[in-house]
Amino acid sequence: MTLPLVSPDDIRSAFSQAMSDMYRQEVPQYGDLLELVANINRATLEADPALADRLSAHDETSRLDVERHGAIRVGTTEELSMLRRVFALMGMFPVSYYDLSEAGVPVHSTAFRPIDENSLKRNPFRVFTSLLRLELIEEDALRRQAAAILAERDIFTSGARALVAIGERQGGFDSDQAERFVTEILETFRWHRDATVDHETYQALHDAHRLVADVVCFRGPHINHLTPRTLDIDAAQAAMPDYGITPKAVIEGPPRREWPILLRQTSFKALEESVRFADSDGGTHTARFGEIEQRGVALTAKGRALYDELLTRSRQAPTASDNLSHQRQLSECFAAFPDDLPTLRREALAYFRYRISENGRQRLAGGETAPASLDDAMEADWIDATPITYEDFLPVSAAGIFQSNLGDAQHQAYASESNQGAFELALGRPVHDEFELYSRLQEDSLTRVRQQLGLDG
Ligand code: OOG
Ligand code: NI
Repeated sequence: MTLPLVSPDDIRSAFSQAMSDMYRQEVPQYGDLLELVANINRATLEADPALADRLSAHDETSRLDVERHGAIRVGTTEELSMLRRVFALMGMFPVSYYDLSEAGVPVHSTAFRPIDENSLKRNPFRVFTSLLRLELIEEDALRRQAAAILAERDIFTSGARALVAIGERQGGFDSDQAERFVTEILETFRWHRDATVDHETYQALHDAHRLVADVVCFRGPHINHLTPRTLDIDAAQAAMPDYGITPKAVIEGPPRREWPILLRQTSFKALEESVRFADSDGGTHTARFGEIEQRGVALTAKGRALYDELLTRSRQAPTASDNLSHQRQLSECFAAFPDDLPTLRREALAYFRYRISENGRQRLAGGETAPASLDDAMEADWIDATPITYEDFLPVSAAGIFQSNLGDAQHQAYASESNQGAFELALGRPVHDEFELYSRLQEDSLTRVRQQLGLDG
């Protein structure tokens, strides 16, 4: 007899919780960050009952407490494609391609995350996953040495590999297997203070790029940060020093707005941690840090183009070194971005989820017929439109987060082409297009409303 299979959503939730518990043990400051974010979120909801109502109407309050993203960096195509299989068993799929080489970071990336509405509601845990681009190491001998070191390691336990094969064959896990799967996979992301290379090799790889040393010199792709979601990142940034945390100078992404768009992020600097090299030399390595994010509405391709244009314009002026001046500069540039829901919707700058309004429900129950067109039904308050939350990442912001953790060494942009084709080949499948996913969520909600109101398109 076969046992019932556990939902991938449950496995993702269990894994995200296990990862959080482990990281809290490893990096106690992450625990302080969680406490800070929980306090800020509570205060924000108390001070803004309309926001609290909106979130609970969409079941977003419950996901808020468990919501976080993590990041890892791997070295080989085999590691990346195996991760794709692992994450698929947790209901996480690769969305978007990010090229960081333009920003002087020798990686390209995707984010594994749930993609359908109910899974996102349940637990939107995401992992920003980068693949080292060895071809960007200039020196031949060093590049070959790095490849040889990576070829030696297996970042997965044999138990993990066996379970992935079983999970794929069965189409999922029973509860005992699911529990073992979470335990085995957690091992891949654990911190190892023992480097696999001697001090000299570490230094040579570090000199090529600090990130190269981070990816190549350890047994696995230690989780390098976990990021809780706050409802007020300006308050969180301001409160960090009270919790003994020093934030990076400025918040990445768009400025504060009435209706938050996309994603805003801030982080604290990576810790200097002691490590032991293979020749038993001691030293330090700097990789792991903490981050906070605030998520706003997902933008359409048109809205995103406007965002990119305004961000580029704002970056032409020198970045202010303190957050308040930086935010002021940004806000001036972003005055050109509409900041009210009707305009964002009418101009198709952002994605919305449509539902019958309370008013519409009552009128329908009272036997009234809805206006024949969707626009008229909107106008007559039969339908509510609420912003769809952005679930992805921003390449310029991600580069800023990487950079703030690379110490003072500045790197020029790599002259290479972005290479989504090579990335997808390594991954073993194409990445999902984020715009298609948001657009589908919007369309599905419209289809439901049309059916409920008896409208015909
Ligand atoms: C990933 C940095 C990107 C974000 O939130 O944009 C990132 C890394 O440092 O590996 O996590
Ligand atoms: Ni991050």
